[in-house]
Amino acid sequence: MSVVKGIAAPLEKYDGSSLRILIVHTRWNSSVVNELVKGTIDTMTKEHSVKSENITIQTVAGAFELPFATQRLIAASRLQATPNAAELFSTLGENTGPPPINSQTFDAVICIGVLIKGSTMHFEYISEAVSNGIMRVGLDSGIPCVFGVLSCLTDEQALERAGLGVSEKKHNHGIDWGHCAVELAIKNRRWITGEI
Ligand code: RBF
Repeated sequence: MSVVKGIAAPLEKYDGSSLRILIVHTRWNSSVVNELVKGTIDTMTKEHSVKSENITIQTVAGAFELPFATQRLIAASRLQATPNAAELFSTLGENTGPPPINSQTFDAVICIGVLIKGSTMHFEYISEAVSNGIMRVGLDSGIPCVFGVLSCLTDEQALERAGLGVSEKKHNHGIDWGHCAVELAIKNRRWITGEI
């Protein structure tokens, strides 16, 4: 029987050898998160030739911090890369739509975390805020931000989706996020230059 759920194979093989990738991940639920980070990195380096020295990793405490940290790290990378004062202004245009893409900044960001439902409303509030926040950072910055946050109802679900545990269905979703980041980074570069 054909697969119903999940991602279909990409239509081409993407060369990630020139990409600069930022991974921001949580230390909350770290045993699962670390496995997802590993799956993401392995996929990018082994299947798309992304250079490990071009992958920068930053950590935050929990998922709620992911959007803020990502936004500030993108801003910092732009300031570091800005060669002159005129461009400094153009990169600060937060109320005027996405700033121009600075060729020195990241080509994609992958935000990784694991939310596991507890007995209070925290799960609902955090998961909604984080998904909206990561989407907003991507749209505001013009840099692809991959949503690598699992929202699990149980520990077992979290383990299964990190490729751990005993279930036959186990699958490390970091693999999909690695493919996704490379594809969108390459496509975004093409779109910037008008090549569709
Ligand atoms: N952060 C996570 O990344 N995953 C969680 O499952 C998670 N559960 C939390 C449950 C409660 C009750 C609280 C108070 C925080 C939780 N956090 C979790 C941390 C949250 O994302 C954030 O780091 C803190 O609230 C500090 O801003």
